Amino acid sequence: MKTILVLNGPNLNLLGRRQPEIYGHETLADVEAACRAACAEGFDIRQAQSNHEGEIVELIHGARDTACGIVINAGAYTHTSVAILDALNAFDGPVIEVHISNVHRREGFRHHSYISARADGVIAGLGIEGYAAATRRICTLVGA
Ligand code: DHK
Repeated sequence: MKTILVLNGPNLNLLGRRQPEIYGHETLADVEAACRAACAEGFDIRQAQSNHEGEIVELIHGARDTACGIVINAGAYTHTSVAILDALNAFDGPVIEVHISNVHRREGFRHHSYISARADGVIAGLGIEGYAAATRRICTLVGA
């Protein structure tokens, strides 16, 4: 069984309760279920969430030996974290960057992403469906 790491950053533990007009009413449990349903045969997901930059770096390091790909929504660290970019650069498999909201329709500081320099694909504005699409794409890229 190949494992895809679905990694969520700060404040996403509040998904479903935090600014639902922007992020929707679904929760991280719904994200996990959607990603699991999107997996091709032979793949499974492991979901993780942290509000701490260093812990996200450690989770990516751990994925080097345990995951075939990473779906990442780094939350606000998307726009600030060279450390997370460097950690992703040390990961060999495909990386898909997800944003629930359309960050390009929001404040200017959300328009730049450090992670996009590493990501094999970027999804924004599809709500939690973006995570499922990202999971499917990783299954395609990794193959049987
Ligand atoms: C989530 C966040 O927490 C924000 O900091 C990003 C992203 C956008 C999202 O759309 O999923 O700017």
